[in-house]
Amino acid sequence: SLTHHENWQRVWRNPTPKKEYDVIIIGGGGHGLATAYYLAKEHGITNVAVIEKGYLGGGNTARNTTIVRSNYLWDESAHLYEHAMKLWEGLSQDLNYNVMFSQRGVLNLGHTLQDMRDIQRRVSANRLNGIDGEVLDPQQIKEIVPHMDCSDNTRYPIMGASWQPRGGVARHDAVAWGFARGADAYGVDMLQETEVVDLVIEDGAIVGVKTNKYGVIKAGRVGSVVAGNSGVIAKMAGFDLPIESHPLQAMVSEPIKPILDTVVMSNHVHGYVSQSDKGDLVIGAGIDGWNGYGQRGSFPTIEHTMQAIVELFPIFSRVRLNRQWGGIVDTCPDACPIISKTPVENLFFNCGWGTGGFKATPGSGHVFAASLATGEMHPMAKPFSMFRFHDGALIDEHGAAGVAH
Ligand code: FAD
Ligand code: PYC
Repeated sequence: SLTHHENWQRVWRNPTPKKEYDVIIIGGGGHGLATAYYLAKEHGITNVAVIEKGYLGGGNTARNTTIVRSNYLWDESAHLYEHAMKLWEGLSQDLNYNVMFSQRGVLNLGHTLQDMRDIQRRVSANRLNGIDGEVLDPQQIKEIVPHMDCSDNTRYPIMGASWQPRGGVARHDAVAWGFARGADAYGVDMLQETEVVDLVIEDGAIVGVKTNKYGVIKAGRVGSVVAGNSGVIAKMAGFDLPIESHPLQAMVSEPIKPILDTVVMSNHVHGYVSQSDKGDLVIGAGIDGWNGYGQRGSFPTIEHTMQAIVELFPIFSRVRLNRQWGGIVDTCPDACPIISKTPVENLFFNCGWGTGGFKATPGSGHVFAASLATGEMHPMAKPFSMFRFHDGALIDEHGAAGVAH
């Protein structure tokens, strides 16, 4: 089917690396690419390389269920995710590339009294932070999602929901491609199929990275943005991170006619679903309980996920699943990211986004770029230092995480 589509123009170059860069970003996922883009655009730093062991955006960026929202509980995270939301709202225009950001609203369902208390608390906190949010009752939910079973005849009847109208979905690949294309236009080098296999550290400061393909490439500063592989890079640097890498899987159905024009998430029966523009139901649920680096998931998780979705939407019971896959999520003990300096001078880490970093992509790149450019953490990044696990200033967002873990 690709006959007659042979001479497509390259959207970014495939450059020969320089010997030295001002900044090297390890990891060409959405966050790494966004960081490179904002380094160039906002700070004029264009002598930058993004080193990616596979293909750009092929990690969790390509594997997630694309849910975007900013309804987090605590001020620190609410500000960060809302910063991202505001960037999402202008991103297609900024990149001149359609990332298909669709603000179709996100429902987080409550099925117990405690769920509803948590929802009420979170929505109130959101509104105090200027973030849109409402608490809906089952009748209001039914008006938004008529096909969902909002009756009392279920195992865990729906008692209400939080509703963030500005939440929604975006086209994940387009986000990676748009940032890559934008960064390339500023002269950033993207080195694909190139793995960082070691770090070059002298007198406590990083001075370069060792790659499997080009040997050592020198750098003034290095940002590690490798999601599930963060522990591996940290080990090269000689310190530990409190991160666990788990498989998280997602699946899509065969395409069906438009039936669901919003995003539904339930932590209690534990599943989430939206419908892509192509018509597939995009579905996910929990992490696999064990640690691992295999980009696939286990069968019990698929079964559990489908139970939850069919419980919410009995009408989907005979829709066939088309594909299933997994990513490796980097979960932190307080369900919040690490955006931080490290014990190694000029080495910065951006990781720990776990099950929920897609929504943060532009915001994460924006604040990380500012931190790499100046050498000082951006004010919004400061609370997310890795050293919070020493001083105890944790920001517990387990309640707002879309995936229980
Ligand atoms: P990645 O996209 O994983 O990029 C990291 C890159 O680093 C990879 O491309 C990898 O190849 C590269 N790399 C690793 N090691 C090296 C090395 N040594 N040298 C060179 N390159 C290296 N978040 C949401 O907000 N909403 C959702 O609906 C959502 N659903 C999800 C569903 C699933 C199934 C999964 C797996 C995740 C989901 N997430 C969701 C989380 C989200 O996908 C991630 O938090 C986010 O995409 C992380 O982006 P990233 O750029 O940091 O990581
Ligand atoms: O963080 O909103 C989220 C999410 C949804 C699915 C996976 N993560």
